[in-house]
Amino acid sequence: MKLYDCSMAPNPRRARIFIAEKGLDIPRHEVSILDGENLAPAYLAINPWGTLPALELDDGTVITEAPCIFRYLEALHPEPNLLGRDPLEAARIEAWERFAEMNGMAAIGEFFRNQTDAFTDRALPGYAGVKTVPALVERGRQRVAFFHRQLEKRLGESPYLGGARFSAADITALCAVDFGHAVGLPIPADNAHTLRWHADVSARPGSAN
Ligand SMILES: N[C@@H](CCC(=O)N[C@@H](CS)C(=O)NCC(=O)O)C(=O)O
Repeated sequence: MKLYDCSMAPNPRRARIFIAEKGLDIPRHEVSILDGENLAPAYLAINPWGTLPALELDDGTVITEAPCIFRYLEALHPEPNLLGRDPLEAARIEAWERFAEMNGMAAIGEFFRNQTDAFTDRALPGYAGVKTVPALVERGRQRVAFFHRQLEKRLGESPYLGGARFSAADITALCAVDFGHAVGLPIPADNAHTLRWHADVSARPGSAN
């Protein structure tokens, strides 16, 4: 197996943390998004969607999308369980994982990409030719505020996003929150529950990835 990775990007980090939490050692191949290596023919032959992460199996099959990589690895290595032990827990974890991706990761991406010169012609991940829209910077900021409000509410009722224990939902939310911090949208200072959760999940060895 091989993980196509980009060390500065938040979605590949989801896969790296998941792999570390499982105790797996999967070789990585670095692909530079900033240099546009993910849009060049060599990488598009591996993942035509041009995104990272991607997991290549030994027979050449490629799995794209972080949650699908999670699902595949969890089926091969059920412990420690990160995707839920019963139908209700699995549904809760997936709901928060999807929420963190769509309303966290994508919203922060909207805020960041639409104001960043390097992405003028690359407003969306995986392909070129789409122009940035400056008005989306403010919309992204509002979406991220909504994301932080929802995290704070949930983490006031539950130690982790999926429930009583750490899961894939926390991995995706951590990667989104840290991405937000890096681009100027940190956890609001009053969000005590989120700050408590962030310190907890950041201290896990896998989160150093
Ligand atoms: N939904 C995808 C998102 C992948 C994604 O957007 N990755 C970004 C890096 S964080 C990317 O590949 N960007 C390529 C680009 O900006 O051209 C997943 O779950 O893996």
